[in-house]
Amino acid sequence: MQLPIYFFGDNHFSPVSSPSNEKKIKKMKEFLDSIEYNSGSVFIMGDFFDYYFEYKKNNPNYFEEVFLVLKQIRDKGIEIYFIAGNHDYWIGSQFRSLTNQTFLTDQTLSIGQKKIYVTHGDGILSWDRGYRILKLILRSRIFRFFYSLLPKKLALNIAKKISYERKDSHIVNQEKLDNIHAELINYAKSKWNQGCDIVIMGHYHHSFNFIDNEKQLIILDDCSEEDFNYAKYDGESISVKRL
Ligand SMILES: [Mn+2]
Repeated sequence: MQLPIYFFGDNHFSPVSSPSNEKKIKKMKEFLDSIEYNSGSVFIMGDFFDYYFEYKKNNPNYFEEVFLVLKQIRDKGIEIYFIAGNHDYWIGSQFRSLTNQTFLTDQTLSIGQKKIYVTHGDGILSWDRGYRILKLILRSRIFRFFYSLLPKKLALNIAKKISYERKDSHIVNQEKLDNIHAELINYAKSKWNQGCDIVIMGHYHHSFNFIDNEKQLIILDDCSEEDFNYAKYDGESISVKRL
């Protein structure tokens, strides 16, 4: 993996084209233009797509424009890594071929001076027990097989509904936010104790940066139409930035 590594995610690109989606793509291009003269790597932290299901045959062309952007930056020598989020773990060989490497599980990167634990961030909270079971079902081969038999239009409509409902769960009050942070700090501590220096995740759609001695927990915000939140790791330290 080439340094520097740029981490970002939660773009939630939609399979249905809209002015808002176009703006998001434009914002990502702007970001990629700003780094294209450096070599390095882009690490997409999941929920890059709001909904992605890759069929073995006749895969719909929902994300042609985004794919093209990825191809272009890879042609410029930037490496692309991807870790699946809860909205886009049904990736297949077509998407994989656009990346240097695609991961379905959490990763530990040992590059430069720090050890970085990368996770999308879903399914960590103690009260997410029901979701963790759902996650196992949704990710199973058997579910994936039966889902692939649904008419594509129906599949897309189901996904839209689920995705819409899950977004509501990101609206939280301060008390809940404090609870979430306390749990995620504990989670990060368990990784620090295993020798990691930095724990980085997305998923929670807000930015949080916690430093404890030499150890760090970074929660990245989403990448919206106006705001592109990312972290840059140069092999020595990691910094959180916005475009
Ligand atoms: Mn997510």
